[in-house]
Amino acid sequence: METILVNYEGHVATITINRPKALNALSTQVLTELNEALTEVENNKEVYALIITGAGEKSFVAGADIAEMKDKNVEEAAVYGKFGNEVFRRIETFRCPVIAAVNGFALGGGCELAMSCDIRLASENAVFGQPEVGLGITPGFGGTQRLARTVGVGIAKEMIYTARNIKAPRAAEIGLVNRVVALEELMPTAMKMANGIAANAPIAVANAKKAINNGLQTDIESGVAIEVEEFSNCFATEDQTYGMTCFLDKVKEKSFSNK
Ligand code: DAK
Repeated sequence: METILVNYEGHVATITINRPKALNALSTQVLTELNEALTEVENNKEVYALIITGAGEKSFVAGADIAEMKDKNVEEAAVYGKFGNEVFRRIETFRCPVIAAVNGFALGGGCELAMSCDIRLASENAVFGQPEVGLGITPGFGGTQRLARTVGVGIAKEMIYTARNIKAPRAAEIGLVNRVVALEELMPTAMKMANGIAANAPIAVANAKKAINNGLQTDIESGVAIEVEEFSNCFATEDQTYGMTCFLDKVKEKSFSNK
């Protein structure tokens, strides 16, 4: 892969969008290779948490590739939008938690990529925005859907209609990011959080992710029914017996088997 790097450290994988000359803009090649990288990581059963970040110190992802998009017709735009949405939905439903380590510009498709992740951490220089209407288009990789679900309808509409960018502190204030740290602290913070997640029972974490994500798309009655199902499924795992036995035996150092 030319535009994506994949790295493994313990139970944590890191995918880096590596096209710094174009501020990591999402060309078809980047999206295709990101999709391949997701398949690789998904098939590695030792991975319990995934971090997605951008190469360099300036940009996470500066959006969809404007040069590539400019001359698309309606049908081609639909194919491009559908593929990007499929890749981002894969991230949203990925079998383990995904942390976006946002190390600079997260504009348009970059903001949308970050929003498809479970958790967003940002460096102090991060900038978020949905500038699409200033380019004559709408957000096309889930921005009209996930931004409102993440920060509420009013703020999402303000950001999308005005096309104005916001800086990291404001992103934290509106709940778009969990935490803002110095740039040099971004990857260590993301790794620490990923390792903290990976230390817990992976199937329980995955079931919790499914319950939260699926429950958010439904009414409370259906949501709690989803929760009951994911909760009870945990009792078919070795890790449930092990985790509870460790508690009762006062064992502090646990090592879950992912079974
Ligand atoms: N696409 C292509 N190239 C980009 C790019 C992008 N989004 N962003 C930056 N670049 C390139 C620049 O063209 C420049 O290339 P060279 O001129 O050096 O060859 C290089 O990266 C460095 O950029 P700048 O020289 O502009 O760097 P500055 O520090 O001056 O400015 C910036 C940084 C991030 C403020 C600026 O580059 C910028 O405003 N970039 C564009 C940000 C943007 O508007 N992003 C949103 C893109 S629209 C859909 C599917 C998807 C989407 C919509 C619909 N469907 C099919 C329905 C998604 C749309 C978007 O994401």
